[in-house]
Amino acid sequence: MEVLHKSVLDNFRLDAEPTSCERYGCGHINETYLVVTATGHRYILQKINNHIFKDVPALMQNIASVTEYLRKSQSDPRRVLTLVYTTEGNAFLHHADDTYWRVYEFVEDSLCLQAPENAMDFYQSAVAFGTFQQQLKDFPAATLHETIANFHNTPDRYRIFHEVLEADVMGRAAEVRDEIAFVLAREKEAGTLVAMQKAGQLPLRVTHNDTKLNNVMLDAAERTPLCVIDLDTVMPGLSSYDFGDSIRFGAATAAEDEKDLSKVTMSLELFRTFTRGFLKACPGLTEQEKKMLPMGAKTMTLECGLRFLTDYLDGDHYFAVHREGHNLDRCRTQFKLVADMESKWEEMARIVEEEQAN
Ligand code: ADP
Ligand code: GN1
Ligand code: MG
Repeated sequence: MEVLHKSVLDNFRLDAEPTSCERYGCGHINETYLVVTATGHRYILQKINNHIFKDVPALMQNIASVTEYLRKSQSDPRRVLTLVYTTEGNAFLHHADDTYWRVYEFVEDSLCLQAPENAMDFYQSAVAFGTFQQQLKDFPAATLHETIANFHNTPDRYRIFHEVLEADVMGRAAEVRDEIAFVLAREKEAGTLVAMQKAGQLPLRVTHNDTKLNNVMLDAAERTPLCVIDLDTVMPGLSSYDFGDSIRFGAATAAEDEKDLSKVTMSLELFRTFTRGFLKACPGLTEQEKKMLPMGAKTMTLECGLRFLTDYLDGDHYFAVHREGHNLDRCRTQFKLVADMESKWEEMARIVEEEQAN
């Protein structure tokens, strides 16, 4: 175990001496480690990305208050993400080298999937995220900090894209003309949800905002939801963001960074499956919210592709990359998905109508 990790872990209330600490998981944002102690107890240690999350105390206050709130209606500890506090009673450690760390109980006997193995897994993730939103419907949203300003403000993402494109610091713009044209052609429509929210046509809710399948823990035996993890972006948002980001990631027929675009489509069957679970778990959605679910899927996918493209042009500072052109590969899968959704638009709308009637 690295000396740094040992010195960090010494500050947390673990059940015994840590014996190993290894990199873990497939997140793009935080550095995640699996820690095992002398008794075999497992924890998740995370170095919080404080370049992206500028106000770590505010972020951790959000997570502490949301998890405490959820725990009130839950007796099974595996059903809520559980923070392990420092010996001083804090939810995180600000280490001497100016890094920020937190520890969670490892959710045992669970599955965290990169892709659904069958439609039922995806249905259960819909139930997990729908339930999460439903459980937080009376949470005092005004007490939450905005951990990343304008996180799903798609027009603002375009504003940043234009700035980065103009600067073209890596000289990469010339090789991505097609991708640039793709986003520019959709700029106007991409502002639809934000405009509707501003006009009072869509309500602000407490949402997760990063509803990838690998942010849900399923019970390994039952394959039913245990809890939702990665609460860094829990903030007021739109229901269609949570719905849409799940479709973007989980209804895709290939990985987010697949190079062979012929493998990348949006499965209508999985779209229907997720819609069914989400509507069931989150029954309070307004008519207008339900109608805008397909737009949520398209907007979140386009926005995510735009963010990957922006990061590629900017020199890959935001998302963790593991190979040359990684962000560009990711951007291309997202745009392929958007194009596929456009070709399936009427069917997506029909599926939402049919599923709400059921
Ligand atoms: P990131 O923001 O980088 O995506 P996450 O909080 O999602 O970080 O963690 C990355 C991965 O670590 C998750 O996808 C999951 O596989 C694993 N993980 C995180 N927290 C836990 C936990 N409490 N129990 C088990 N696995 C976890
Ligand atoms: C990041 O943290 P992670 O890996 O679950 C990102 C999401 C993107 C996603 C794309 C805080 O999610 O917004 O949709 O990558 N999270 C943040 O895979 O930016
Ligand atoms: Mg994650």
